[in-house]
Amino acid sequence: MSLRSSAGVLRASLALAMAVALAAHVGSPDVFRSGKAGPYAVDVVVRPPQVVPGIAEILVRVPDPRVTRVTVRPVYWRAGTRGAPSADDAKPVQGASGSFAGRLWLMAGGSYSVHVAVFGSAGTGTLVVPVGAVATGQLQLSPGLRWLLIALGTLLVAGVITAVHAAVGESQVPPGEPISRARRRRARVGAAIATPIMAMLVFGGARWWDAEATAYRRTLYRPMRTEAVVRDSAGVSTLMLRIADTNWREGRVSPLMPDHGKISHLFLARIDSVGVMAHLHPALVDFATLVTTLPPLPAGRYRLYADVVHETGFQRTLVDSIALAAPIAPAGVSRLDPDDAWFEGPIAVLPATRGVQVGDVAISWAGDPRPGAGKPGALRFSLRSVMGDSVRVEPYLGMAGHAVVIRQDGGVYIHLHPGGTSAMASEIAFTLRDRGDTTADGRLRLGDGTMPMGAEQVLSELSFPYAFPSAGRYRIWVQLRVRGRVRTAAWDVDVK
Ligand SMILES: [Cu+2]
Repeated sequence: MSLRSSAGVLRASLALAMAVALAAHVGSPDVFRSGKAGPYAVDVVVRPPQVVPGIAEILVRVPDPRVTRVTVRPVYWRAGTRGAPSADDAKPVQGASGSFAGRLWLMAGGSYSVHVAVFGSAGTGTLVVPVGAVATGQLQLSPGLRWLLIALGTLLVAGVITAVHAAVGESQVPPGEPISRARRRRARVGAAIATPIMAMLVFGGARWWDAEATAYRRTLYRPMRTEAVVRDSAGVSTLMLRIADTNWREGRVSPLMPDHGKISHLFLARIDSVGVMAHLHPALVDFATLVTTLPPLPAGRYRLYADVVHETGFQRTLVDSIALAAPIAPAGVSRLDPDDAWFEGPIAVLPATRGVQVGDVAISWAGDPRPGAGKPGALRFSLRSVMGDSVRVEPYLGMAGHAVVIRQDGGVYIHLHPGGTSAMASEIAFTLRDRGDTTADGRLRLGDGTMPMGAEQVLSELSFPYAFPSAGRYRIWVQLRVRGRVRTAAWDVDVK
């Protein structure tokens, strides 16, 4: 065991803190998925491990009384179902009917899908839940264990030297006889030789341990290095997000595939308390550069989050920030993607203000206005038309609604849909993969017709399964399309 210097420990814990703050889907590693497994409505929460290999916890809620058994099975992207371990039973949770808990060994870093199979009198169904296994942390020794190991190690080293001393010294002399001077000297020489050998072993062990720890830290998930530049020409502002990371540039990540017809879903949110947000869809102009025209946004500093999906089903968020000079000319509007939307307006502050009027649609915060961190549940919003009845919601990017959650310090960012945290493209990739549809190199291309674009629904509520990962002040943006227009509402909430 290495006796780490305090600087080393500090460095390691800094690396840990950073990694946790910047993990995939920034700072919010749990996976939420609500959907159907055959005839059964299922809510799944997966808590990926902080270290890989490691154990993910999975909680499955199926309130249907016809359900008799639930199994869970992790499928690694590269291995497919044929190379996956067999399914394990999720155990019924005592005192919570309809809840089943299980554990999943995730052996390698990368893209997984968890197959949740539900059995019951109405038949059998499976829900595929994409999970990205990334090492986000390094487990630290507790101080008690550290000192115990140091004490045991010292005892062991001292014991070995004493044993050598005895072996060449008094143990060679029959009991009762005096120990000669020469033998005493030989014992001392033996111990003197054993001491540097032990020191070298301890030193070598420490070097080996540090090398292993360094190798592991290299596998820790970090966001890709990016460079964001804004250019103005002829009254049109263009944002270029270049992925400068060596891993990306040298082709060590799999290519991107579109999610709902867009290669990236990019969010800009003003950093100060002003309510400005844009949801844009840049184009990939070369393998590492995303480009989009900017809508007329006010000057200021913005956080930038760009969601992308790899062909392996791995979801990634690129993180950056940009400063916009005052104010961007509206000339670029005609060049925007028809699905681009931006918002500038008041933010409702909870718990005082729940309801927001967006044109002819009233959207209200329907969940706990004083939510707590860590409790799996849902962000719920009620919808009312001017007549006081339900609202005809058109699909926006294939979904009934989108929610974006950002903690004020930028350390948490997540993009949610009524189905949960996973990108549709990611799930479809896994389903196709299991049909044997991918080519030998694991590459997959989703055609335009592959993705369901959703249908109009009459809704009185929108619900997004989620749990806030930590306490703090959050801003929650909700978007839905009604009568051809994207409606945006926003709330600020303190999470305890
Ligand atoms: Cu969305």
